[in-house]
Amino acid sequence: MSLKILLAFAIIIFSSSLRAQFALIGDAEHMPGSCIQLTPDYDYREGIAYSTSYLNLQNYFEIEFDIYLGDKDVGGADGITFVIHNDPRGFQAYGTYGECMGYGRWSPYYDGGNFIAPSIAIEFDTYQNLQQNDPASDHVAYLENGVSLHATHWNDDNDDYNLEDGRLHNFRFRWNPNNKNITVLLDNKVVFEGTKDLVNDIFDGETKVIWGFTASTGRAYNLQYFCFRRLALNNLPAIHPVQKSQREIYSEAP
Ligand SMILES: [Ca+2]
Ligand SMILES: [Ca+2]
Repeated sequence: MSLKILLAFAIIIFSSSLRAQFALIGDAEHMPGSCIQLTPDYDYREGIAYSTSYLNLQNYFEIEFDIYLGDKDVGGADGITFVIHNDPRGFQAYGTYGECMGYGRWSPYYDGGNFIAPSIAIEFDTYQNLQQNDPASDHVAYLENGVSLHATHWNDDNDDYNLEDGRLHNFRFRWNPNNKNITVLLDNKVVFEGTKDLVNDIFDGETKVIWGFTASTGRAYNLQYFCFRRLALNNLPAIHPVQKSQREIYSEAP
C-alpha cells in the first residue's frame, strides 16, 4: 500500500502504552497485559475507565475491546457499559452502583443521585432488575443520558443467554457520521443498530466527547474487566455508508 493511500485512509491505530491512555475511577485497576479491571469479585463495587484521548464525532471510528463479565451466572452481577459522554464532570463523571452499572440512575423519573449525562451507552447487563425492564436473561441495550431503564434489548432471542461464562467477549462499536449510524457487535453478531444525530440530539452541538467503560456490582457480583484490541479513526471521504451486505459479511467474520 502506498504512502498516499495510507494517508488517504488516515487510519490511526493505538496499540501500545495502554497504561497511560486511561483515567481510572473507583475500583478500576490496571491488570497484566492490556486489560483494566472495572470491578473486583466483591459486592457493592464500582469502577470506571475513560480514555484520556477524546473522540471527535465528526469522524468515523470503530472501537474494539474484549470484555469479561465474570464466571458466576447465578449470583453474578451487574454488568459493564460502554459510554460516550460530555458530562460537565469530565473524567470524574460517574453514575450509580448496582443495577445502574456506574452509568445510570435508579429511576428516570427521579433526577437525584449520580448519573452520566449528556451521554449514550451500550449496557451488557448480567442481572435482572425489573425496575429497569430487564429480561431474565443477560442482554445488551442502548441507553441515553444516564437512564438505565430501557424499552428494548437484545439477548439473541435466547431466554438463557449468558455472558458470565468465564470467557472474553469481543465488542465493537462503530460510528458513521455520514449517515449517523451506530453499530454494535458482540462476538461478531450485530446486537444494536440505530440512527442518531449524536452531535445535535445528544451533545448540543459538541463534537469532542469522552469515552470509556463503567461497571458495578451490588449484592451480587463478578470480576469484570476489559482488554484493549483496536481503535481505528478514519477520515470521512474514505468511508462509504455501511451497506447491509457489508454488515452481514462483517458479522459473519470469524
Ligand atoms: Ca440489570
Ligand atoms: Ca448470566
